[in-house]
Amino acid sequence: MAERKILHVDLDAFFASVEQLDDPSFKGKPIIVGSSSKRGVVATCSYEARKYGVHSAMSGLIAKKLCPNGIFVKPRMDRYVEISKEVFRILHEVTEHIERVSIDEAYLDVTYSDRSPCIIASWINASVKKRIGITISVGISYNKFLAKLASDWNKPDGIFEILPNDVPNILKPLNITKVHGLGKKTAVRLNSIGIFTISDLLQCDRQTLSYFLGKLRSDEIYNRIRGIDNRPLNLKTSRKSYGRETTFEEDIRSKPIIKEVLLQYLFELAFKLVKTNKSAKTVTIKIKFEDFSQITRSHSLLSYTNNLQILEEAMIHLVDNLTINKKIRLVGISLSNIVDHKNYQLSMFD
Ligand code: TTP
Ligand code: MG
Repeated sequence: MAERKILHVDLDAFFASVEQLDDPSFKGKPIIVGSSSKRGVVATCSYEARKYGVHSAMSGLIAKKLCPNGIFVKPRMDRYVEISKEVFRILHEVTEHIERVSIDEAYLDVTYSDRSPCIIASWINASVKKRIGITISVGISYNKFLAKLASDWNKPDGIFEILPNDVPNILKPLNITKVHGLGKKTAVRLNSIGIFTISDLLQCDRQTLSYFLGKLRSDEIYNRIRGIDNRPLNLKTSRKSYGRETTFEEDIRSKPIIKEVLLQYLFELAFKLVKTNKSAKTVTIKIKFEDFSQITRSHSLLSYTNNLQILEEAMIHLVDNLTINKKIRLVGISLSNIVDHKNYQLSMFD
């Protein structure tokens, strides 16, 4: 099997960065998202506030003491979700092999891309900056553990690659709390027997590790600190839609031609649904005109399906309702609202 090429992306000071984006007077200032009240908690803060020792999950009161000039802002979850979606849209332009970890964090498998992982990382970083206006850090390596470590290396706005030969030197001096999967309590127990760094942990035999971590976890950690992590990407939660699109060279305005192209794509997408044992409920078509204006039209079916004929009827209905008076540059179609076919059948019988 070819060595994998995994990227880990994580937005910088995410909620605080969005606040600085929406209110330019916040730029360069210590922004603390959360409340400074007695029971308030810090969700996150800008890097300007981190210099004072403020961090996520800290009491707002303490944050206020550490950073008296800090500007406290209430979280606006809807807005963060909106920006997160825009970021994931950019990521989906790179690959469909995405594991969404959280609102601001994801793994991408770019093993089979024709661009190098470094080029892709730079492209993601630049695109998020240019199209959205916030910064994202990207880590590159050959497994999830190392890619995540790498994205944290040059934060904020950093790109870092961990190559196989660098692994021992990079890992050894690190604090054991950096080992993904090794909890805080376990770290304290290991500290009590003099284990602080990964270098210390590398001296432990499997039996000792098993005593502290349990059999299952200890095998995983034993490998991880040696740079081995075969965990696959968990694609389930991220596969929100299946889509295809194409750009035209010549002037296309004819609805029959659009239908023909989209039907071809729909055929592929329906096949993909069947192959992955899934069903979809929403059909969306996208049209981009020569002046780069864009429209999308969606139709939600009454129930989930992977039946080509039903999906085709929805697509035809959408195309028939379009008004086309400009040259078309691009047409696309996607299926969303995707569920496991099996689960759906079960719920039907329920
Ligand atoms: P993180 O990625 O952990 O933090 P961050 O993006 O603010 O900072 P950075 O990645 O540059 O270190 O979390 C993403 C968002 O999730 C964060 O902006 C706010 C929210 N969050 C909380 O609400 N509470 C928490 O305890 C943490 C850790 C994050
Ligand atoms: Mg982040």
